[in-house]
Amino acid sequence: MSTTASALHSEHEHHPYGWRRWLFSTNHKDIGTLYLLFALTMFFLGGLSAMAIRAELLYPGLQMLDPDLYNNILTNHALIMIFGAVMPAGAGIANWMIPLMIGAPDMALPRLNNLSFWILPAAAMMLVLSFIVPFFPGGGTQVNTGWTLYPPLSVQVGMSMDFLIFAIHLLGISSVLASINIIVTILNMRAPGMTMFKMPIFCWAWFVTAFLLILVVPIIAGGVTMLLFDRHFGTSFFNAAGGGDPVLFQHLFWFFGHPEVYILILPAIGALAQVIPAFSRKPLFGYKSTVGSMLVIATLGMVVWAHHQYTIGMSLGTVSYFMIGTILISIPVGLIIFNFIATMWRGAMTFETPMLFATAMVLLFSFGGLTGVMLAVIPADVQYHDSMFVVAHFHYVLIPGAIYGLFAAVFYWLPKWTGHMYDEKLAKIFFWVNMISFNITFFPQHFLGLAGMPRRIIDYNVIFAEFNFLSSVAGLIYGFSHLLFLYIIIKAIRGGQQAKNKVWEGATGLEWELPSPPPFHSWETAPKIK
Ligand code: CU1
Repeated sequence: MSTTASALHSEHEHHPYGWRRWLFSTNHKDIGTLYLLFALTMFFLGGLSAMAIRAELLYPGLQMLDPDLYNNILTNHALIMIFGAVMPAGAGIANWMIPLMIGAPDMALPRLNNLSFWILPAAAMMLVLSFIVPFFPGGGTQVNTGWTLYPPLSVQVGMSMDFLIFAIHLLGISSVLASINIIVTILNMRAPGMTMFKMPIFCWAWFVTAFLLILVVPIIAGGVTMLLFDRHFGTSFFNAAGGGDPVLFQHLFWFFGHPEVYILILPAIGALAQVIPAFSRKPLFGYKSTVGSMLVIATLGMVVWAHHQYTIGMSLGTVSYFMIGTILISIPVGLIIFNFIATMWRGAMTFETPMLFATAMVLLFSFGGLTGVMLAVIPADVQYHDSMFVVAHFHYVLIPGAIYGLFAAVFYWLPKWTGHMYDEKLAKIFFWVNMISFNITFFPQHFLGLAGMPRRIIDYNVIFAEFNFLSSVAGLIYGFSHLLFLYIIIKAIRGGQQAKNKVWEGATGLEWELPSPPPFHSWETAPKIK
């Protein structure tokens, strides 16, 4: 090969353009963007399924769906939102920000980074296949189990369950690879002088999250593999007739499922630990206690899984242990909330959109935490179990706790990512419409649950009609409000006022967390890394 040809070759290898730039990307910013765009797409898919659910529940009786399709949509709503929207969005922000925050040129394992992203579209295709396969001749029954996939029902479901199991395997591989990358990057790629306890909290949050993922993803992978074996290879792990026990699956599932909640929330808490100080013009109150609390949350979170299974008939001693462990978690969570409020205390606060979402997260996530303590109490939970109260609780935890944190992060860093300011006025309108309609959607569901309305059922007694109508109307407004979010994002990508190096006026902002010079705001002006 001539020198010119080899120079050209290496030039193409390092700076692929067009679609190759994205497919072959090893650049943390490009891969971060891919993650974020993927998450946005899945967020709308998951949102569409949520709106189908609320539209069906607008009135008692059956409107447009049949029970199996309703439960299929419900299952996919959960899986798409958890694995397709929230986790990849967090990973996208991690990819963009962690190298910048610790002063690294890129992630430690850039090619692995490429692989962990590109597994996701394949997994998403598997999920979509599992949804549509039953509608073809010979496609079998629909996945009507809910995201928990409990046997024996999940053993009886048709081949769409197999697609789902493989989707979970792929999603798990992607998560573990991304986690390895994050841990290695943080441990090995910090700039000189950037000690672990000088890192921005966002990096700590992802460091803890990555360990959680590596610890729990193999458990769910093992669980669904055993399910696959029960389905096709004659084993009886979960079949009582063959000497197995369906409750074993519940343990395997929730050993993953409970820490998963923290996997969704910790990155959002990390983002808040950047946003709140910036808009309070004060350093974070209690850096070390915030880091310590995250470690305690992760550790305790690993050992309280059976609070989802109070009704399976455990001994009083066992359920008491799980109850006390669960309630103990409210201490480190409360400490983090305290630190956030103490950061705001006597700060020169302003309320741009990121801060609005951050404040809403502090308030509403705390409320979701309170109903969590209610649910942790054994005699109470036996009453609320599988009711709409649980649905209300975890939507208060996950929408403010995860998605509002992500919104705060997106609006905070959008000027850096796109090089343009977003439309602040529209963003504030988006916040208020979104936040108010969210509350009207989910607050009445507490009352529905306390009055005895079960979850995961297409029809309901007419006595629940008013609150369901209210919840559905607000839910549809809530769903549609995200079109405004999409518009704001597209508008910021396409143009608008140039972002300054110091984006947030008077805020310590991005520079104070960056040991390296401020990053360049657009690809055109960025120096090419050789
Ligand atoms: Cu849990």
